[in-house]
Amino acid sequence: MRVDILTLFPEAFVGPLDVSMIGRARQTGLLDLRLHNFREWASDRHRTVDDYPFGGGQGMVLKVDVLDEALMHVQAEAPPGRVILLSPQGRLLDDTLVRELAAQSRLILVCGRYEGVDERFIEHCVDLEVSIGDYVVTGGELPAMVLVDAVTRQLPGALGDEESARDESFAHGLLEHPQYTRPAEYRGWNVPEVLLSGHHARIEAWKQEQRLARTRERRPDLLADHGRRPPAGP
Ligand code: 4FV
Repeated sequence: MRVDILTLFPEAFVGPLDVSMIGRARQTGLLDLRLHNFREWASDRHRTVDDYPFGGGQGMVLKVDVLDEALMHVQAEAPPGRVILLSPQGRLLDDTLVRELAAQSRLILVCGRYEGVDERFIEHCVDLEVSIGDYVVTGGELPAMVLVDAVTRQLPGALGDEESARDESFAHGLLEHPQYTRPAEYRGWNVPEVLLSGHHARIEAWKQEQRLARTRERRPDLLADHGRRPPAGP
C-alpha cells in the first residue's frame, strides 16, 4: 500500500512511524509512506498557506488553492489514491472503516491545522473525511498516524506470527478477554485456573464468556451490532 501524507509538519511523523511493526512494514515495502509539506505549493513569496475566514470568526483557514495544487502534484506521482481529510466532522474511525481502507492500494491523507480547511477543497477534492474521536486536537498529524498504524496492521504479512489481527479486539465485534502471563503467582494475585488447565475447549469458552461480559459491562453499544458483523477475514 502507498500512503502519501500532506502536512505542514512532516517532522512530526519522525519516530512513531519508524519503529516496530510500521518500521518493519516500511522496510519490507509493504507500506510505502511518503511525506509532503504542502507549503511547498504556496505561490506567494511569504509562502502563505492560511488566511482569515470570510464572514469573520476565530482563527485561520487553510487555503483551497495551495491544498489543491499540492494534491494535484502528489496524485500525479502514481495511480490515483483515495483522498482522506482527517477532521472532527468526519466519519468515526472504527474497525470496519480500518478494514475498508486497508483494502485500498493508495491513500492520500490531508492533515488540517488551525480552524480547518476551506470547504471548497473538501467539496471538490476530498473523497472521505475521517475523525478519530469527538474531541479536538491541534492538527491532523496525530490522527493520520493513528489511521496509518491501524490500517497497516491489517495488511497481510504486517503482523508477525506473535501477533494476529484475526482474534483481537473488535475483530469479532467484542472487547478482548483479560490477558495473563508468567509469573503465575504474584503477591497473591492469581491467574484464573482454567487458563493453566491446558483444556483448550474450556479455555476458549472462558475467553468468549469474558469477551461478552466485558463488552456488556463496558461497551453495550458494541453488542448492538455484534453477531451482525461478518467474522474477521482469513
Ligand atoms: C481531528 C479529529 C481533529 C481540528 C482543527 C485539527 C483538528 C485542527 N482530526 N479527528 N478529532 N483535528 O481534532 O481527526 O485543524
